[in-house]
Amino acid sequence: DGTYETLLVERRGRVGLITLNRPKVLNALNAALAAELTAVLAAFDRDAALGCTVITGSEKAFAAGADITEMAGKTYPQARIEDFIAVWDGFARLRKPVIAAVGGFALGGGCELAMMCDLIIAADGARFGQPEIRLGIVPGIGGTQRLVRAIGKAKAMEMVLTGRMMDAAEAERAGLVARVVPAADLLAEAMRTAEAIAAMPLPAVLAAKDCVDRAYELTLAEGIRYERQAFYALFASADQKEGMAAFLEKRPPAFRHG
Ligand code: CO8
Repeated sequence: DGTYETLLVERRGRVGLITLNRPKVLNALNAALAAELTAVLAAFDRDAALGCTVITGSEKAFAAGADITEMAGKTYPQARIEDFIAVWDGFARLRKPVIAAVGGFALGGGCELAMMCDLIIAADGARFGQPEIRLGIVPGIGGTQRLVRAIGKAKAMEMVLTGRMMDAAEAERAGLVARVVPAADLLAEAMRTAEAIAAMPLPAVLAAKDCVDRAYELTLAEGIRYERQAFYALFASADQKEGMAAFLEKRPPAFRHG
């Protein structure tokens, strides 16, 4: 998959694995990392051989936020004209699931990156926070919106106003993360989950992610209507025929991901 300045990228079976790799700055998200990460994710999304992606960092840091060195000198007109956050918009167009395997710090843009993923698996040493307020800014890649939806207004408001970090146990109680695992098992557990998803029939996986995401955008009645169309549409997939035939014939299914 080529070499990257800020990432390690590999494929393990049907799972794409992206490791953020700026260890000296705790994987701070600079422009190069944003460009490489969003490009690899988009390529994986279009790749028929892959069904799921895992993004991880190091044991010390998933990502300690936007690169403050790169941002510090920006003026308002520069920020506005460059629109340096727009590079992240491609995330919303990904159709295949992305898992964040978070060890250590997920702060600022790092917490927001984890929340842009479809689910978060955290190591017991993970810490989540939105410390932007201490720098005189606010979260900028969706943190104020996604944190409220993930953990509710009370905790989100406290975190965004004070910059307080949450540990992994609190993050799990609050509903921010799907599961907490021992740090030594983080990547193996995330890969196991990703492999399980990637083994599922791809048309149903795409529809499932799409429908769940709609719950954030639509009214209940519209969301249910959306889900029903997606449900009926899956009867046009070979994998629906295979999945149901295999069940009735009491054998394992052989999905074609189509
Ligand atoms: N940007 C640049 N460099 C960083 C960052 C960062 N976000 N975080 C850490 N580093 C660097 C440190 O400067 C240090 O460099 P050096 O070795 O040259 O001194 C190195 O990484 C190691 O860090 P520390 O020595 O500070 O390590 P500690 O273990 O003492 O502390 C912390 C770890 C608590 C994580 C600490 O590094 C810290 O507070 N980091 C900053 C966290 C932060 O404020 N993040 C929010 C940034 S703003 C943001 O994310 C806005 C998002 C919206 C825009 C999105 C565009 C991508």
